Amino acid sequence: QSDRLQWIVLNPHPGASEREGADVLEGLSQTPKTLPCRYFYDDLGSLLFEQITELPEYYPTRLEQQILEHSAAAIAQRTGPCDLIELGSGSSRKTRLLLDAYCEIDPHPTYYPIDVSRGILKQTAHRLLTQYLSLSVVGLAGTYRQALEHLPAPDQKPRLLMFLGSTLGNLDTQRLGQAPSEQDVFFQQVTSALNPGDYLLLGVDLQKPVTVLERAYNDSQGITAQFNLNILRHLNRAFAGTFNLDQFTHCARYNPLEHQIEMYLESQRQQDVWLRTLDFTLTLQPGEQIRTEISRKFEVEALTATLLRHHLQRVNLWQDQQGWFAVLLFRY
Ligand code: AVJ
Repeated sequence: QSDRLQWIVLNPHPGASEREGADVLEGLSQTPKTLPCRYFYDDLGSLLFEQITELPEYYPTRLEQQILEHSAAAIAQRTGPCDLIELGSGSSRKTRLLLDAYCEIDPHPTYYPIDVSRGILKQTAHRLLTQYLSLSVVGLAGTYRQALEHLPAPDQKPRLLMFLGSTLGNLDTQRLGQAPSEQDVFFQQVTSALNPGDYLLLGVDLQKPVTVLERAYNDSQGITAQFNLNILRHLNRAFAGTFNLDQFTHCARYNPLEHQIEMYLESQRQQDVWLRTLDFTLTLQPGEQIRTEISRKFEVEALTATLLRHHLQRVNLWQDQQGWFAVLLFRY
């Protein structure tokens, strides 16, 4: 196995977590206060997210899986053999459908999973190697930005960059003055990492009735609430923080003007929280909400136009029957 496995750790230097904390401080000094949603995904957070994907109310993972069951072979046929790169690979469960399809058309495919959670990355890589005997795996531990800046040099094959699960929806499209939006910065990073002829495969959640959306983020077993609260546990560990999880409650609601689910943690009382290694004290009022995530719900033609502005041309589109979720293939 070991000759088929390679690791690239993109964040090895000591002190890195201090610099990383800059985004936490920036978010907490905004009004309303926000936190970067990648802090959900420590090892426990990745596990809780896996549980979310199994919830009856959380439809996106199942629909994307269904769509990929129907489309994976067509995607592989369309692109031919590719280097398979995945942003936010997690358990790579849906990716297996694509790996199956690419193993059919390519005797030696290579899969590059990228994740901030090193635990799940390792576990996933080892599992894949035992199940796919012709596959090589190069795991990249780090953020999307770090990974996109350090993609391995292209070989003869084009790349297929996979960004599934509607994680695109976590990126803000709001601009602050002249500054480009998070989503624009992301697409700029993507296109500067790609070469002409490379592909982007995007899975996105679409607009639908509010009741369906709100149920998906307020599940009856309270797993989403645990997932949301776990961001505080992660911050406590990363920055020697004093968040008391019992003093916060989970809220998720749809913002129809922005077409997005917004998740918050609501402070149950007036409290001070100390993040020691960031040398920062956070003061919260009773009922004050910290926004921990946005999850935008897309409209296919508007999204296609956005990507075209970044020189990504839509090659193909697959949807479920209700039009609740879409998988789109773009060529750069
Ligand atoms: C993995 C970011 C797409 O926004 O639906 C699930 C994360 N948050 N339940 C989403 C999430 C709450 C999920 N993404």
